[in-house]
Amino acid sequence: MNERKIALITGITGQDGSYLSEFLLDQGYEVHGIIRRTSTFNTDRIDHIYIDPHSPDAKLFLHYGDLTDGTTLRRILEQVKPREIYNLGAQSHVRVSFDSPEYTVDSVAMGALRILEAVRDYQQRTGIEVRFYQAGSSEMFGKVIEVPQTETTPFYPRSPYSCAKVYAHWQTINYRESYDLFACNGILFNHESPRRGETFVTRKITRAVARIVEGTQQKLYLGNLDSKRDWGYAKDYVRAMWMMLQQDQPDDYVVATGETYEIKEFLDIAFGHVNLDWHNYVAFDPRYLRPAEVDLLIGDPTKAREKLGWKPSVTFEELVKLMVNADLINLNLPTPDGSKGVDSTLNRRNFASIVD
Ligand code: NAP
Ligand code: F7E
Repeated sequence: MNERKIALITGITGQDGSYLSEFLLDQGYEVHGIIRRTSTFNTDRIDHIYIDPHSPDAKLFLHYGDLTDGTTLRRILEQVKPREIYNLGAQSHVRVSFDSPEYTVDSVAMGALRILEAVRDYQQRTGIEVRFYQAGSSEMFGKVIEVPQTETTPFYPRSPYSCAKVYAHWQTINYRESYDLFACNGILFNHESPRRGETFVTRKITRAVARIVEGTQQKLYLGNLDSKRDWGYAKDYVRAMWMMLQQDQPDDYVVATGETYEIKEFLDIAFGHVNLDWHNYVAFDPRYLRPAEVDLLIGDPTKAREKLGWKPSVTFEELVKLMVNADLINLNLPTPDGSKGVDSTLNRRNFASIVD
């Protein structure tokens, strides 16, 4: 496979989509991404790798579409003729999924089904193999039945988002078994970075730390501080996605660090990095509580390590500090350890007609 290395990514404008695009371009792929039409620019995370598509050097191409629009997904598939599809698009915020359950399920569950159907027809008609990656989540384990969680731990989803991810997970397996698709589920535990969406708890904290240092924010309002998460670095996790699609056989993999920390421990390191005590700044706001919470997640990445040769490269403490540093740099503030930062590519808009 891969004589023509062409990949199609849904959710290319998201945290993972941006890192995966960089990774695939480095591997020599032609990368195509589906972006949503929005009234303001939504391409900040990929502006730095985009060049004018009229250039002979262009390797990254964008197409308007939406996971709720099956006709367009099919049209893009026919036009791009990818060998690999990474389905990363989603309404990915767990708390928001309680407010907008129908839309969340449409984009997450039905979106995956729409692509699988399109791939099934395309592959049957052309005989060309299209490898498919489904962005599954540790949220599927929800109210955990087993510690740590592995590929065989039963799911117990606790939100509209995670119920939809369980549906997409099983449809991916169903299409693999029914139609012989090379379809893989990654069961990825939380992964973060300086490109993490601003309303997820880690980035909300690191942005607040930088703004408190700057003097433009006084308080940080959070919800439940007792939950525990297995947090890794997003750049490591997109590598695992690609590795799954390079195997001889399709399979499902847990991708995690194998360590778990409380949000309070994230706060300790983030505020401690700039010599502040978070107890003086953090306040409780019940609006950030969820109707049902996931208390503890910790993954067992043994299978990914042994079969894919994957392992994380960044420790929890390094992750927290690199995120705080990047948010300080975004505000033109010095970093406590003199670091110049990583992934501080945001806000460098490339005006080479990224959208038309
Ligand atoms: P993210 O930053 O929220 O990005 C989501 C992407 O999906 C964005 O590009 C977004 O476009 C796009 N999108 C949203 N609704 C869409 C729709 N209806 N049609 C097409 N595209 C749509 O998420 P992420 O952190 O990169 O995560 C990538 C995937 O992995 C998601 O499926 C997420 O659920 C899953 N996941 C994430 C984690 C994690 O810890 N990050 C862990 C496990 C699984 P806009 O930019 O226009 O909003
Ligand atoms: O919440 C608590 C919150 O929104 C983590 C998504 O990428 O990872 C992510 O889902 C914890 C929860 O991530 C606030 O109650 C407290 O216990 O950062 P989060 P998440 O829900 O774990 C999984 C693997 C995905 O698949 C998802 O797509 O932090 N928390 N106070 C808060 N959370 C938020 N967002 N905001 C708060 O103020």
